[in-house]
Amino acid sequence: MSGAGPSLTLRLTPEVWQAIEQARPVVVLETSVLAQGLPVPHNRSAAEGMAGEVEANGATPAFAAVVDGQPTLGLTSTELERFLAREGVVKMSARDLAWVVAQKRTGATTVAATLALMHRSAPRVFATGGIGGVHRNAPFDESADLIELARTPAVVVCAGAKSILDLPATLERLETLGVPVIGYGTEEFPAFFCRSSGLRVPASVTTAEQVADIARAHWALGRREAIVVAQPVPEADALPRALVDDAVRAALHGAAEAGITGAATTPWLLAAVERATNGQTLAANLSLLRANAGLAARIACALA
Ligand code: PSU
Ligand code: MN
Repeated sequence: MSGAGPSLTLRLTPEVWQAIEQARPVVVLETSVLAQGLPVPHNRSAAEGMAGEVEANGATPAFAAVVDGQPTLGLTSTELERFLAREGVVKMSARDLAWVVAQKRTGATTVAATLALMHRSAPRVFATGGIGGVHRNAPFDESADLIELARTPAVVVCAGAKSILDLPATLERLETLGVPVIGYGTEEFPAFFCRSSGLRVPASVTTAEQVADIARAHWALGRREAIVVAQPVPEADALPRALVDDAVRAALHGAAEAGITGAATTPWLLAAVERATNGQTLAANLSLLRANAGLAARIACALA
């Protein structure tokens, strides 16, 4: 294509570079949950908790981001501080990568943008809290997470889709897009803050090796989609469904009244649900992020 320069490569931190060189397991982590999803100072516990769980389970953590226009896998501690302080950090979906890079801005990756960066690097395992999906009530708001899941060969470990979403519609879209959904230790699609949704998943496993077997079979079949591994929030931090349902209903009402739209919707709703539950969703969110990071590391080890 005329005018196109050489393709952009990711900058890797020395730790991540060495792990990839030596074919050791790496787990990619998103940064939007730190810079937009969780409040200060809890975003620091999330960052430390996730990275710590990855290491404790034998893998190297690699935060995905764009730093001053440079797409990166792995952040130095100074860089991580900028994401925790949140100032001037753009929330990037896949489509935002280009302008953030070209304008030398700093951006945090959603699931969609993290997957887009994973296209350009070797690691195949990614841990997050909850994937985006089809929003409730909105005339049309569907997270780009679904589209990138449909075209990125990666294992994505999550606690289901966020409770603020339309879960049946989200599962239907994942089916249409050919994305395998595997319950980890459950036969149901977990509902983020809650362990159960009443919605069944097609396949259920109990070990990281079983996930690795499915991933290898999927890619050996020439499939290009991600595999969603959905693990329920740890029992001790799970919230009752009625509490979350009421809080989500109130949050959706508030968002409509305040005229919240577009990329602001998800962070706004998550903050409103947190207020409505007196912070109980925060403890659940931190707990499931750590648990997902640990499981992702075990899967990365099984695949390595
Ligand atoms: N889970 C959280 N907090 C978050 C997100 C997920 O607990 O902030 C982010 C993820 O990065 C996810 C994004 O990819 O929200 C989805 O946003 P949207 O609906 O605008 O696509
Ligand atoms: Mn949206």
